[in-house]
Amino acid sequence: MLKVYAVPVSLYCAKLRILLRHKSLNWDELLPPGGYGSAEYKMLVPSGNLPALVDGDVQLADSEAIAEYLNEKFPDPKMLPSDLVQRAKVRELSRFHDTRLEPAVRALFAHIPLASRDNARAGELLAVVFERLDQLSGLVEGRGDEVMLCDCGLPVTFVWIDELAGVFGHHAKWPAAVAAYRNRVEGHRAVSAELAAYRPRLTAWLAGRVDD
Ligand SMILES: N[C@@H](CCC(=O)N[C@@H](CS)C(=O)NCC(=O)O)C(=O)O
Repeated sequence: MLKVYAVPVSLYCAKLRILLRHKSLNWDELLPPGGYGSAEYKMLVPSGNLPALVDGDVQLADSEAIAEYLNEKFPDPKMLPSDLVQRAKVRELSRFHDTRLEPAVRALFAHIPLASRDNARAGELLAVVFERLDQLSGLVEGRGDEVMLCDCGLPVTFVWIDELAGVFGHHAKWPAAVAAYRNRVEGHRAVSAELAAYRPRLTAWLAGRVDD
């Protein structure tokens, strides 16, 4: 059985669960012993981050490395196109999520607790997130209807954007192409099932963090 180190509210762990669900794989989900970043966990996963996968003798961290590995090991349903250019486009979108959109969202985390919040700065950081969504418009136009590797992280980050915009008293600005893409991707069983479990967990976690 695949073993996954994860915490319930982690964005990248939810990203991995969408892939696991889409491929109808079974997995055991464990909290990192000692917490992520702990010396105890680093004995098992040197980078200390989440999610991490253990498959027999194979141990891997980084959601995208894990996704590529599982997609090769369990090729049905395939989550990378056969066409060279389309495959590159799926990877481009995954990289955009992991290196451009999600880090812009993460920059807001420090402003969640009221005690450390700077509303003006949070507004500026939200504007960067909305700029990233505008950039995303050009990347998701023409995306097909099948769930590919790039379609696992984005729907989770969209939930974060809605929730965080609410925390800071704003409404997220969804460009039409991104809203249409989001609607399509949320129509898939693996995505909707994960988000149904994930969204209330995130809402509760954020409510607890505001007063930290
Ligand atoms: N690019 C990484 C990002 C993973 C990541 O940032 N994970 C967070 C939890 S959502 C984490 O482990 N943070 C603690 C750390 O990086 O030490 C991936 O795709 O797995």
